[in-house]
Amino acid sequence: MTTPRLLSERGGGFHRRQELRPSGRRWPGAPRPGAAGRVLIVSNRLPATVRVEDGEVRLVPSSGGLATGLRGVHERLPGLWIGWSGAVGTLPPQDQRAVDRVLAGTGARSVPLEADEVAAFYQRYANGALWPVLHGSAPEGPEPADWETYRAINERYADLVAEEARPGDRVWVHDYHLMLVPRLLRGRRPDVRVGFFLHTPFPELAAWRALPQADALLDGMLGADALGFHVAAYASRFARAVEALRGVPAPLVSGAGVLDDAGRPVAVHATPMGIDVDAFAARSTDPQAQELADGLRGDGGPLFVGVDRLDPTKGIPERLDAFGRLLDRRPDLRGRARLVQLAVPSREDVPAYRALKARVETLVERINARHGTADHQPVHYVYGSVDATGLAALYLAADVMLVTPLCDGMNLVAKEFVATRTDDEGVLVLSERAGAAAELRAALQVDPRDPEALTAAYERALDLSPAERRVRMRRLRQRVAAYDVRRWSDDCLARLAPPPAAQPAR
Ligand code: ADQ
Repeated sequence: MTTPRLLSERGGGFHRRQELRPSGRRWPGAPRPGAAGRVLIVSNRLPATVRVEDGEVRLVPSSGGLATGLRGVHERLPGLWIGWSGAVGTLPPQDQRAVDRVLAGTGARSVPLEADEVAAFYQRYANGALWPVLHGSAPEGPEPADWETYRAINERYADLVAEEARPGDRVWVHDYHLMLVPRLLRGRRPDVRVGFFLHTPFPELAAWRALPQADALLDGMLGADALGFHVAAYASRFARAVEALRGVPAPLVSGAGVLDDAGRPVAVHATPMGIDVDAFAARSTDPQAQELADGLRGDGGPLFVGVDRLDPTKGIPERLDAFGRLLDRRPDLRGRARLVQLAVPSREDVPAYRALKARVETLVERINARHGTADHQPVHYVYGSVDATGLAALYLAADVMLVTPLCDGMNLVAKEFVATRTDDEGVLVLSERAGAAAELRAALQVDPRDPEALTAAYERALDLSPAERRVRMRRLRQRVAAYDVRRWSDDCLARLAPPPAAQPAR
């Protein structure tokens, strides 16, 4: 077995937007190009994590789709990014001043969080309770005290944004950690436009309403002027939840948006997040990435690749299990086929994530014990992350890329893989339960909850003719290139252009 060098090196078109059809009412969030003013991005985490060592402030770039995607917007447009820096607790005053100075230099302002607040707001409520519900699971807990902390931290974010915002600014709030911020901000600063984008799915009504605070969260989101989702299904489920909350008849929510309890229209749009297509395409010709990819490919047996945060929604055990069954079924692949699974450590303080880690490790050991030999290990599992070059190498080396989440808002890994394959090679096996499936129709789509179907999809990926492989990959690349992260952010922000009557004086 070739040991992939990069893996031990560091630790560390949708062509047009889908939307609910306009019904004649003028919805304030309808796109109007040319809006000026600043953009305030608000997210749980800042794009960089702060470390203070011996009085020196270091900024480490945050990974993940949200941070990477929004970084470009932040660099391009005047404004500010407000979020948590990752530093816990109170720093000595001189360190705090140094941190604030460094952050201000990057156009960022941090929201302070204490360790017990991180545990209650981030770990227990947002990730322990809300995240599973948004992905269709029953809520675990949550404790009333954790909800109170969630609410208090949302107030803190809203206070800080209200302090920073200038009349006419556009405020763009992100994700499930901050669902109450739009309403809280509207109360404090009715003179700014507020957008909210949910990066997760929005679940079916029954799953949503099982969360004790469902109505309060919905009301929080409805404080926005425009609410964005990745795909139309999430937007319509959201509209149905509003309908159930308000008890209003369907026609009220079947237009381009919904009404808040004061009858104020809130635009609801489905705008699928894209990636920086040019950056991924450029890396495909990077000699260092190509050399690393050659090393990964090894002796020529088929290489399967998975790249995910280690999260219960990503379907990693199911993916491994199907790979084990493929080897059971196909003796010709034994000693040849390999799966490299890269799992980024994630939410290690949440019990479900620790349990998942143990389960994945056991499965890997079992498959390797059953099918491994002295010189061939079928599964190479890496718990860590790689840099951009290492990621490109993995995408370039993959004969079959496995993106098989059980439920996923979008999934940018699928798009990154496609954008990197400028050679038109490689096959994408994609879960039909990822938001990306709405766009990436030319992938081999599968329901990852069906073990038999998953194994069959792996076999089919190996059996595709070279001509079909190329046609599929070319179509996928065209699709991903047609709607990149820049168009996504432009479209979302255009919905926050001030209505003509309320143009701010400059
Ligand atoms: P995530 O659940 O974090 O995002 P995803 O969209 O796949 O999922 O983005 C993950 C990002 O992390 C990708 O940019 C990927 O390259 C990177 N990454 C993953 N594993 C890595 C590794 N081992 N080393 C280095 N980098 C790695 C949430 C939602 C998604 C939605 C995004 C954006 O859950 O559904 O697509 O937000 O809206």
